[in-house]
Amino acid sequence: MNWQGVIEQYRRYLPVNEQTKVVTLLEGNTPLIPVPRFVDAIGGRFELYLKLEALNPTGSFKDRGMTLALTAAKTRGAEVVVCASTGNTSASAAAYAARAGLRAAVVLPHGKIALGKLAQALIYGARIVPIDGNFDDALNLVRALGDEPGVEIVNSINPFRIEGQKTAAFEICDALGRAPDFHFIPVGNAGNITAYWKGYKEYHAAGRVGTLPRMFGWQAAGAAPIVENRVIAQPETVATAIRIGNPASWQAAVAARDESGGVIGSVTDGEILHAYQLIAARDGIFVEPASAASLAGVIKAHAAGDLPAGSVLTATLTGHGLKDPDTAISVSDKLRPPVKPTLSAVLEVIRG
Ligand code: AN7
Repeated sequence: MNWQGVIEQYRRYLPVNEQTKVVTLLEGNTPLIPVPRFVDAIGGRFELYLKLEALNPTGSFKDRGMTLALTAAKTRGAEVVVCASTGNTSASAAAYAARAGLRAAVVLPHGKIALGKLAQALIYGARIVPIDGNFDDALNLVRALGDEPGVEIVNSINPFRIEGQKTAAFEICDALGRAPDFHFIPVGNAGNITAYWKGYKEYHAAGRVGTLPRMFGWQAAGAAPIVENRVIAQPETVATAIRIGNPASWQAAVAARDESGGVIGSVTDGEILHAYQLIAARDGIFVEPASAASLAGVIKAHAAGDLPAGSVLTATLTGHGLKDPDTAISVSDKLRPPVKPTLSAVLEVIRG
């Protein structure tokens, strides 16, 4: 049967019933792609598979949770959904609200949203509220908005979001026929690492896989509250998606780390941008900087000798590179000035 979205595919593991009218854009079913050239480039002797969440309908993993969150909001008779966002949540909420026939309002840190994400929220018709503050300030405001009548919060403090996002772990196990030994994932507000760990545990409990992965989460060094075990008042990183100083799912992420025998570490902006360019150049995969934190983490864990030969690794690539064209252009060689439209002039540039 054709793919019908994550709710239909994993209905028995999700909080829905026969009467539920599902709001979906047919999210999920994303590729799990091996990247041997990347592994060779870093001298690894493990298998690495990347979960390409960029190939969801709005270009990020957020759609998995948003199908559940908007389905629930619609069922409850909400009129408007609200979220704080570093960009992807707002894009996804706006799209799924449109699909549900509800209004969306998104509270965003002014000047810190990648261009493509802003374009998405606008075109899907969300009411955009830029604030002179960061994501953490925005989330505090949204928490207060949740008390207003007819308003539903669709940040990952909404448990339906986590329920939907756990389906990515199911898909990985289904594709591999087993659980990975290690799962690498970026950590911002810490909802996704929480969701994956829940998904892996539920599949294990259901007898679908015999083992559990060690969860290896990665924060940006300038926005690493869990690593430093303190709230970061002014988080800064090129990976604007994970520019978060006080994650909502902090304790659940720590539990995922500790229960799985894993790690939550940090990677510098330089390490993130190196991995960002390497995965594009070696394997033809364009992700946004926050997603490259997963891969920077693979490089770092490998350098530390933490990844035994023959291990099976998965890493979540959370969002599409096209969302942030400014960063791609700024890290690349400068565009050349135009040349005369002659064969010799063109050949000179190609060979030069
Ligand atoms: C590409 O959109 O928080 O640890 O408001 O967009 O579950 O927060 C985005 C987060 C990783 C971190 N990669 O996931 C938002 C937002 C990308 C992201 C994360 C985000 P969480």
